[in-house]
Amino acid sequence: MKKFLLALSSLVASVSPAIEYGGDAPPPEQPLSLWYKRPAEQWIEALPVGNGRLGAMVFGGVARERLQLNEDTLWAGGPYDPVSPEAAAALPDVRRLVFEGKYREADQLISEKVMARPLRQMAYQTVGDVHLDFGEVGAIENYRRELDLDAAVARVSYVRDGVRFTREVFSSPVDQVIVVRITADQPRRIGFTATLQTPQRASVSAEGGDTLVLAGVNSEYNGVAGALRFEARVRVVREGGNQFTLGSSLTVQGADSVTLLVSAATSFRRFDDVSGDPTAANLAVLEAAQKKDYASLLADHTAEHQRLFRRVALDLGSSPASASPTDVRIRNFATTGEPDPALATLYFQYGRYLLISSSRPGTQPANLQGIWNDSMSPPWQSKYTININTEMNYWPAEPTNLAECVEPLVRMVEELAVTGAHTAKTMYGARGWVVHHNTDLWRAAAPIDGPRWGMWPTGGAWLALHLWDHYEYAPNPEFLARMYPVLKGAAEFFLDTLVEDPKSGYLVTNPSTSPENAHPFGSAVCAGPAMDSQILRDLFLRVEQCAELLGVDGELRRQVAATRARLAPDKIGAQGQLQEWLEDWDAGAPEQDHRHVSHLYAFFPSNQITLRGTPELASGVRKTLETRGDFSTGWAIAWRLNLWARLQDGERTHRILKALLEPSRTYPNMFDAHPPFQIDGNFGGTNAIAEMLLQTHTGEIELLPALPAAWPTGSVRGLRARGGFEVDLAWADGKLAHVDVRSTLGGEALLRYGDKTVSREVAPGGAVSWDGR
Ligand code: FUC
Repeated sequence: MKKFLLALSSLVASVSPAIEYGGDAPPPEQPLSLWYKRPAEQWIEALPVGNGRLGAMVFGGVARERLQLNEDTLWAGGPYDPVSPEAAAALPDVRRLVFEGKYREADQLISEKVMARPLRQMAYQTVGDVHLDFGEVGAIENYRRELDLDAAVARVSYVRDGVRFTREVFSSPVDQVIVVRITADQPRRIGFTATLQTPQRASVSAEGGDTLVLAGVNSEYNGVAGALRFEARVRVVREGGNQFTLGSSLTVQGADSVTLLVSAATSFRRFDDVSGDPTAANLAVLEAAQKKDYASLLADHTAEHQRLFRRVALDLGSSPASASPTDVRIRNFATTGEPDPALATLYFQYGRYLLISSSRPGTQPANLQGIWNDSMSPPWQSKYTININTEMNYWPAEPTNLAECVEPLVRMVEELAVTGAHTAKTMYGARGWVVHHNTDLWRAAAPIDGPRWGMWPTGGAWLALHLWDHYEYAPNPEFLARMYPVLKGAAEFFLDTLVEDPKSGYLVTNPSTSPENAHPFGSAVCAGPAMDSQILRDLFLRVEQCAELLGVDGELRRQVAATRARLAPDKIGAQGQLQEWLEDWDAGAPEQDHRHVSHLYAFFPSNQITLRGTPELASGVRKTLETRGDFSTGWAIAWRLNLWARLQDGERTHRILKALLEPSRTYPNMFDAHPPFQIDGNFGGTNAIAEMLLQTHTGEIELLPALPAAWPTGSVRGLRARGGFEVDLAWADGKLAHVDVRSTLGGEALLRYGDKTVSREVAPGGAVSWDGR
């Protein structure tokens, strides 16, 4: 009998039965939901859940549910040292060639001697899939699939033969398991067969009658052997009916309801320690989770999610278009002319949801795909590209009130200060630490991919500045003391390696690149690109400020100040543009519409160039943006959005936002399309929406600086401003109606609305209000 049923269910699954859908389901009650009338067929339609570490993509199939699983430490390879032993000896020649203008030769020499070995870093990879075969066929009514952003739960529901079936899936940060709850509104109606599949080197077995186990070893990559053991477990907890295992499958029959607990772990402990015990970790979390009933698993999960998620409420207005399924809204947003301001609200809150779900204290930072990746060889290995992408991931964290989510980034920077110190010493003979344009789980820091991409020494410095941002939003002495050695080490590397440009006398990086953009002389390799001087101006300033606040390192303070004064200043070139390189090469660069806008770093995210402070340089930024064009790939559009928001052009910004939300850049599940999926565009877009409503980079709290006509009336609660403030805003007919500013530390709040400014003293823990008049 058992065998027969099993054979039947797999037969049913393999012929993928025709399912007819009827009777439209209404939109979900929770307006902050993504929802659809059909199951996902492709991965970019499936819905992501995550607790920062454990992720799943939920497909919501009727005959067969697929949960594609990730664990954020399952990467290829193991601890490795990629520094080329020939790099240090070659670098003096490279520098000389660059200063002689022999860029192609320099490029060639870097390729041969300086690049990392192996040339590429390790890949982030999938754990595999849980499949649940329900054997459903025939007519299905009222199908709906949704992702409730407020509860952080994915739901599937449908009616068959008068029975309503419901599935709920979430990844709990409290209990460290993915929970799948399957219910029906009539008893004894639930039956399915669960299996596990993986492209990894692993085997699947059944254990103890209620558990499936997937156990394996991670893969070798580019000559670096796999050093991790990993394991995933699916445990079935059932009310009513019965269950049995057969081979490596587990079948449930005639149950009233079922809870599946899914856990996964690897032996990763740190970038240099792989001695963990994934089996012990899984058994411990499963045992603890099994002691709780479903209601308390759900309640604890939701409470922890909402603690972060509910800090910000946004209302940009609504319209009839908001009632359509999410994929339909995305198709219509840019094309039909029908207003749907609530789609921007959903995109904003989805960005916050994705950050909460992919980066929590104790987890790995969000990588190029957050934590969601179904492949063994994902694009750019789904790692950490730090010449824009990882930084962009964290742009919304502070302003949209998710400061806790930055903890994994802080820890990664501290770890890079360790591996990057080895790179600094062995490649450059320098103190401090350096990371080039990428890193991975193993915190590799050497230049990779090729000179055009990898030969850029300023990635670690940019990342380290996020520690200062974290401090600036919530100044506190403990964090100041914690970040100082990291920032100091980043600066020391450049004190040791900056060289004098023979023509101009400025201190410059050499070799370097203006990330990924080729100049007119057959390479991207150069000395002193504008972005490097800009990042180093910020870095040296922050080191000086930290040391001063801490009352330490007087000599170093003087040294960084003196070095800072010798960096090349930003310049306006012949076209009126902000110059990308030391010399005015911009007009001759082969890709005039290149996606990177690295030299605009000074305007966003930095504040070295501002509209009122340095208007000439700001007009150079505008000119560069006009030349580069508004339309590019996902993250590149998101950067342009933030820059146009800082230029305080609400209409232009909104036009570019529409382009970001087009189906070519936003998939049906609202993942950003690079293409394929890359999460940075989601995060950059989220931050741009915040920048349209509030800017705090000049020392003022500027209200509604780039409000478009498409959002005439609305409100936002809980955005953060630098200096320890929180801001609630309301506007009507395109004008500020009311603002409340709260302060944790107390202090002076300088408020600006258009040309009007006021200064208000706020008591610690107190608040002030203004109506903009
Ligand atoms: C940078 C970009 C690419 C891509 C990659 C992950 O190299 O230039 O567009 O986003 O990172």
